[in-house]
Amino acid sequence: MQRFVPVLRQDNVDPQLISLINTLMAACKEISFRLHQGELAGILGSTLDENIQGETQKKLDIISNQLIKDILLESGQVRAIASEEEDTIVAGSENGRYLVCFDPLDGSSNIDINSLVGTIFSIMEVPEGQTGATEEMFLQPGTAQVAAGYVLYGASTQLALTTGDGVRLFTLDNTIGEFLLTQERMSITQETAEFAINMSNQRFWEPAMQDYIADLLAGETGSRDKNFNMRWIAAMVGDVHRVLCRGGIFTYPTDNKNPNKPYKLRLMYEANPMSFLVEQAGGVSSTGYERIMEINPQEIHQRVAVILGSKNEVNTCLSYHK
Ligand code: AFP
Repeated sequence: MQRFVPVLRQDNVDPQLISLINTLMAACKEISFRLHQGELAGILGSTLDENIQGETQKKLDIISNQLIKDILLESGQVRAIASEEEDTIVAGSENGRYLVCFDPLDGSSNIDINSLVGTIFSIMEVPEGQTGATEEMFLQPGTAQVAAGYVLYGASTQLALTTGDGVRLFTLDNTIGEFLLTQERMSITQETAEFAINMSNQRFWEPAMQDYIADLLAGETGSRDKNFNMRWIAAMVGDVHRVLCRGGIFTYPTDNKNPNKPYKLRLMYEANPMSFLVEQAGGVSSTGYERIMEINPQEIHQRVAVILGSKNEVNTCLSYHK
C-alpha cells in the first residue's frame, strides 16, 4: 500500500544524511523526467567521448553525471564526489561531511532501446579529522557506507534505499514529484531457481563457475535435481532489483577474456552499494573468495567479481570456489 513517507521523514537517521539523499533524489527525478521524454528530449545516442574506463559515453551518461555532480557540489553537504564518469574525485565543500560515489546511469547500452537503466549511489562519511578532499578518503571498505541505494528508471521510477536498517522501496509519484514508500522492508528469498549471468562469456570463466553453471543448466537431470530459469537485463540495477523483489542469484564473475581486465563491475559505484542493499535484505554478496563489503579498495575505479543474491544459492555457488 502506498504511503506518503518522503525519504526526509525516516526515523533514527541523521537528518543531514536524509537531507543529502533528498538532494540526490532531486537530480534523479530530473533524470527520470528526461528519460521518459526519450527521443523527444534529444537525449538518445552516443557522444564521441570515452570515460576513464575506455567505454563510449552516451549522451544521457554525461547529462546524468552533470546533473548529479552539480546538485551535490552546490549543496554544501559533500566534501567530494567520485563518479564512474569522472577521471578523478571532484572536491566539494570544505565543511561537507559526506563522500558520495555514484554510477550516474548504469546499463547505458539499454538507453537507446528504451529498456531498464538506473542510478546507483553509495555514501560514506569523511574519516575523522581529515581535511581537504583526497582520493584516499574514499578508499574505505563497503562496511563504512552509511547509506546506499539505486533509482531504477523503469515503467515506474523506484528508489531502493538502505541506511543500515533494512531496505525500503519508494515509488516516484509523478503527479506530486515525490518518492512514496511502497514497501517497508524488502527481503530476498533464501531459495531460488533463477540465475543471471552473461552466458556468452562461459568459456572465459574460472573452472569453479563453469562447474556451478553446468549444474544449474543440467537442472533435474543433474546433481541439483531441480530446473533453473535464466534472466539477463545487461543493467546490474535491473538484475539486482529483480533479485530484491523475488530472489535469485546474479553474478558477473572473473573471466579471462581480456587478461588486463578480469572483472567488469566497479567496486565503489556498483558492487559496494548493491552488496549493502543485498545484505540488508538478507542476501549474500561475495567475489567468490571474500565478502565484497570487506575489500579494502586500492583505487576509486577498481573492478571486482560479483556473486550476490539469495543466501542459500549464493552459498552453494561459493562452495564450488573453495
Ligand atoms: P554500462 O553501464 O557501461 O552499460 O555497463 C553496465 C554493466 O556494468 C552492468 O550494469 C551490467 O550487469 C553489465 O555491465 C552488463 O555487461 P554485458 O555487456 O557483459 O552484458
